[in-house]
Amino acid sequence: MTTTLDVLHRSRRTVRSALLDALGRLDRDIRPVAAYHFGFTGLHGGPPSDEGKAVRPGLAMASAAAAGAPDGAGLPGAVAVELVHSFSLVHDDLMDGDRTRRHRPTVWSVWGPATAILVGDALLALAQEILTEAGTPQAARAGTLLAATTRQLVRGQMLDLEFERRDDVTPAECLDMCAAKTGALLSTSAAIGAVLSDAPGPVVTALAEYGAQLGLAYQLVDDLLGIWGDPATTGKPVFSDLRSRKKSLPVCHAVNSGTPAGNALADWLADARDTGVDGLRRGAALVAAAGGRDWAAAEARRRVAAAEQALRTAAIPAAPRAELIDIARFVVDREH
Ligand code: GRG
Repeated sequence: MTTTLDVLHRSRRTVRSALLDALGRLDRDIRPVAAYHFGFTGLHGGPPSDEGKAVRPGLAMASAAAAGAPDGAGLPGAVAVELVHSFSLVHDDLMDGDRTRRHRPTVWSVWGPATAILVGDALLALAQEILTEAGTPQAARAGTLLAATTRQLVRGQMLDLEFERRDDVTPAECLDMCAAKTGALLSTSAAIGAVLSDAPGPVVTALAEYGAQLGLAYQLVDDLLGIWGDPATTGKPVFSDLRSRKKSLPVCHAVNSGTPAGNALADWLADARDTGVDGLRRGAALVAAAGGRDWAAAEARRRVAAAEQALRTAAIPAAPRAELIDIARFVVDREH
């Protein structure tokens, strides 16, 4: 299922053809797998399907507009951030053993782990190629920013995997992991159009902070959907994050709440055998009873307010500012 938010639809149309051109550079054996991951084709060249929400390219395009630049200025950034996002999804699905994404079989589950690793690597390399080939100082700055962001993604992923094995993860550690895993790329997406447009420092800083706050809101909502989302809409199995004992933000908050339900949740999480639907329902009820669900929903709204506040700290024209605010509100209201 795809979004109906106007600004994302418009940028998706522009970015889609640039992405297709970019994928055209991939080698013969890699290209069809990448096109499948993007939803541009179905399995074995079948019809296209869900292409994802395209939030990151939408942010990159709005970022160039926020710097007063034309669409073309943000386009390489928009393509590059979606390529990096896709690299992370292809590799993440392999690491987590997830067989479904966007209601379709994942790359590794169709073509195997080696192909998933290579396709992800090719997408990451392509992102740098597209971003830096203009050869301008702005393109070089954007390339460095995206490379540093990728390192943050990797750091966040390492922590996420480590936390699955630990039972003493603090809320601060969990927030740091989410800032790296999700916040870093959203922050860069929101800033990269402005960087490519040679915008003044305060505008880039305001956009990066907007994106970082939005990223935390994004992850908070993602974590809520990972427990209480409708599988028919999210494309993930019911209670998927509880099944894997993920230390998501609502879970981490609940376990550290000092409430009887929080303590019972800690015991429940330690009991790896309880993965039937009734057990998972009990785990979800404990997260809610310990305040994790309400806290995460309220914290997502606070982060969106902080994102909007960041936009007020720099001179950003009214129209792109309104689009960025629309994207932020879409993030907290989304159902997938
Ligand atoms: C470096 C391998 C590696 C991973 C980095 C980004 C990441 C960590 C893993 C991807 C899985 C995940 C749940 C990440 C959190 C960020 C997030 C909410 C991703 C899903 O993004 P959406 O909802 O996806 O924008 P669509 O399908 O709309 O593109």
